[in-house]
Amino acid sequence: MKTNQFKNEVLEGLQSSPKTLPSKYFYNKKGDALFVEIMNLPEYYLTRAEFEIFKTKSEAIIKRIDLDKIPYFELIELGAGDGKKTKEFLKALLQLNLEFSYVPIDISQHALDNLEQHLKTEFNSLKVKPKQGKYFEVLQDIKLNKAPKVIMFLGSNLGNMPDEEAKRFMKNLNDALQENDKVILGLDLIKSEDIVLPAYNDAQGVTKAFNMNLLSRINEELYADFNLEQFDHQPEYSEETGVAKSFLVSKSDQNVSFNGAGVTIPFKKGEKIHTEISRKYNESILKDILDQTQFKIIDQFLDSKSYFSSYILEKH
Ligand code: AVJ
Repeated sequence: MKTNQFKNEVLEGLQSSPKTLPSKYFYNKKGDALFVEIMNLPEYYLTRAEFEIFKTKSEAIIKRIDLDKIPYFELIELGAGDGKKTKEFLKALLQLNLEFSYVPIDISQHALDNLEQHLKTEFNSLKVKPKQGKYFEVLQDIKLNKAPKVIMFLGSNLGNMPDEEAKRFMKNLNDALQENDKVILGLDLIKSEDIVLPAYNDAQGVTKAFNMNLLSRINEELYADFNLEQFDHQPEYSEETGVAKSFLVSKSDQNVSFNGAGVTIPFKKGEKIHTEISRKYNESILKDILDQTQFKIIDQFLDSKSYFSSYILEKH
């Protein structure tokens, strides 16, 4: 990531009203490690629910999209992740002796190298073809071969985008695919506040540390002087809209300066920085997001508590 772009986006966000910071900057080395901790928290149901779907329903998903009836396909995953959920799906595909290549796409070469090594030792017959780069840059290349494609976009990562951005994202994905191609889209579902809020406000304070790490990163990389003691983590969720948001709240009137006071950002006591959106979905919200695409929802697979859905989309 270029420092200049980081700096411009941070200053632009902090000079807006209300203040915002882009959530993509959570994921430095420390942030990646904290997110792994989050996925193991008792309150963070998302990862377990989605894992359960792949653990128990991979074969049903494969048969539902007729993967056992085509001679060859590419399974393309947006984001390499730790591969735990995907491994369950890969295992089921290999057990059925299907011919396919697994193509994880990620911005981080490091994440791809790790994943490839893991998968090669676990499944020696698996064809892994990692591609490094931004999703849509890589999809431009992939578009050139006409093999049938299945895209996996898991973890409710779409939920980090405001709806207008999610619409553009799904439109770009639509344009990179051919008729009959499929998408397995993992989305967290709208449910009551007593389940959603703790997932973003865990008892051990890992999510707080994850949110605050953004300020540490800004201090380290942009020479700012955020006093971490003077900010608090605050999640919000509305079951009506299905939108969860995370904020950092200033505990006092204070100034934060960058580059030894080259720029100063004033904060009022109680003033909030919006750092993240984690949207929850239902079918009508998803349909609206797919409105400008040729994707049809052909099925969905749920965990036993119906917390999470693996939506199956087909391009018509
Ligand atoms: C990886 C974007 C799905 O929004 O639930 C977890 C990130 N943020 N706890 C989410 C996250 C705070 C996560 N996603």
